[in-house]
Amino acid sequence: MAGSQSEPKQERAWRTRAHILQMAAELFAERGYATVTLQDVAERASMTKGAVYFHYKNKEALAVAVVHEHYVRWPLLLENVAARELPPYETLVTVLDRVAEAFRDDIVVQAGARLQIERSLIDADLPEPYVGWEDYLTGFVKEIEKAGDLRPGITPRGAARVIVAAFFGMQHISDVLSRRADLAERYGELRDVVLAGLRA
Ligand code: LUB
Repeated sequence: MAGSQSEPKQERAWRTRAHILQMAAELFAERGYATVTLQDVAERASMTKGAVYFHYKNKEALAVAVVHEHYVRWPLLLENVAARELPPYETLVTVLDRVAEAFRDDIVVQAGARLQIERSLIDADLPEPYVGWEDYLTGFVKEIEKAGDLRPGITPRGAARVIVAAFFGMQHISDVLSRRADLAERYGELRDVVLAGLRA
């Protein structure tokens, strides 16, 4: 990773750190946590192992960084959708459309999701998974309820837990069976059954 000599030192360090993280995310998403070594990351990043160690002291630190980087995506995604000021149900569907795209296209999201599934193998403190999304989606379903558009007998929290479970399970099955080639099709089925099923 040659940086231009004029680039401030800390910017070059930041760019190198981001490059290592992206290469590690590719490897974690492809092979899982256990088999990836820092040597693998160094080779994928076209760097020496020492250069990787300078930024990440061990594999656990790299995994923690990838998981945290993937969680950073969500508030940005939610802000972008909220700015469109859509009706409540359309907001929920649009958020999940964007999440499905992220799972299809964003290797850091794919790696973060896989590392959280394999969290018991990682000797480090990782955020509790899924609960953040249950809270996000509960808020959106409460807005649907306020608009009188939620099917009677469904609670916002219950709906949010079902959506997160269905979505996360769906993306995992798509990954295992087709490397997410059928993710768009499977997400369409989730929209038609689970999301449409919420409406009064
Ligand atoms: C979200 C991941 C990947 C769930 O909430 C979480 O923990 C998440 C990793 O655990 O995406 C998105 C429904």
